[in-house]
Amino acid sequence: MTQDEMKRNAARAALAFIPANTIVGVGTGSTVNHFIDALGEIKAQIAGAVSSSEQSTARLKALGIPVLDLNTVERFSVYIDGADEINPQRHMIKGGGAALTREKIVAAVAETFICIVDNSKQVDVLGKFPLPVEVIPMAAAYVSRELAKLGGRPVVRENVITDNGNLIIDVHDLQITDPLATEQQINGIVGVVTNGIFAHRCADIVLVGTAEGTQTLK
Ligand code: ABF
Repeated sequence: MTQDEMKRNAARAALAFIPANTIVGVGTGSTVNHFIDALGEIKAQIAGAVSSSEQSTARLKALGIPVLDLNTVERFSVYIDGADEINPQRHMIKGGGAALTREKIVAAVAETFICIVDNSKQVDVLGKFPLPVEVIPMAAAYVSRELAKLGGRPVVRENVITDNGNLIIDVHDLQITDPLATEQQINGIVGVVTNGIFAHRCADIVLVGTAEGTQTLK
């Protein structure tokens, strides 16, 4: 089975966690694209979606799924999103698709975060995947110097502007042994909008696509 088939199986397994007539939070990425396609098949049974990126919004709308403004939604039941890395504590690195800030906002409003991944995303310690950090453009050099003090190698992602008009710095060579502390520490640097560690708001349920089938981890 290919990685993409494993992603698709994990994405389709998420349908079982969607209550009838609910608003569904939708993340970003190739795994989520499979989920959006599956959601299109049951669109008559949901009340609409809130989206974490312009890319997912366009895909949802193309399938005829109404996309609601998050400011009009007080709470919703499930948020479905992928990850770049996930550890056994269900802490994640996200943001490879540059949508981390909106993803973190939508996740904060959801009751349950369901992470859909193939098994290549599972790690013991986060940090092999370069950590994305969204920054206000005028702060990029300052934030890079501060990130280097943490032991990482910051590289501004070329030709990328986020949906919020900001830059992404990818921090290479960080061993994130205390994700809760590192998430807070990096968010404390002036000029950082948010960073891609999702530890304070980790996944509640993980659906992992493997060659032997999709595993559910809680
Ligand atoms: C989003 O998509 C991101 O937070 C993460 O960077 C990425 C995962 O991508 P894919 O599903 O394409 O592997 O969820």
